[in-house]
Amino acid sequence: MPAEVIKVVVGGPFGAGKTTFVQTVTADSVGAEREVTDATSALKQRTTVAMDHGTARLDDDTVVTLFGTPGQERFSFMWPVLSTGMSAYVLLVDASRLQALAQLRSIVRQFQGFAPDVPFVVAANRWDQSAQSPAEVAAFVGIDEAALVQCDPRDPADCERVLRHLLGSVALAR
Ligand SMILES: Nc1nc2c(ncn2[C@@H]2O[C@H](COP(=O)(O)OP(=O)(O)OP(=O)(O)O)[C@@H](O)[C@H]2O)c(=O)[nH]1
Ligand SMILES: [Mg+2]
Repeated sequence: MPAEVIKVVVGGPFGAGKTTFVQTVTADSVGAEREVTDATSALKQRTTVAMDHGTARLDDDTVVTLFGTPGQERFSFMWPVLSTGMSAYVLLVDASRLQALAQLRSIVRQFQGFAPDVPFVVAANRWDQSAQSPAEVAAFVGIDEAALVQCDPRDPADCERVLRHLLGSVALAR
């Protein structure tokens, strides 16, 4: 039997680690990054302008096809485009930056608007540097605390754990 292909979108604010996540968890990633031209270049020099893409084989039966979104708000028109037909999504956030958490709150609402009832997790990067507890972050962002997981997008085990968590939610939603 051919493996089941599950589409997962990786969203979240600018600089959350979305491209890093897709690169870490897939062996064949491609992306589309360009130089940052506004004041946010103080945070990092390159940003995704279209999408990241790659596939991850989790086991013999399951292949995850990943689509990473651009983080800048001016490219937000790409979020529903990339989300068409997805089974689940992960929203990454740099939990140490309050501004990023405020942006995430808005992004959660937008995803719930165009993708109601699609399972998701919020994966918190730089968790150890956050001033808030998980319960405080969840309340601030407006999500259930159970939907919040820790993830260093540079760590393959962390990324895989996030994907398996999502696949569990996809199975439950069926
Ligand atoms: N120190 C540290 N650096 C990280 C971590 N995660 C990602 N990075 C680095 O932070 C930078 C930003 O990561 P990206 O993966 O480009 O972020 P992105 O969410 O794709 O950003 P946009 O496409 O611009 O929205 C990269 O240089 C990563 O190597 C982390 O947990 N700790
Ligand atoms: Mg990116």
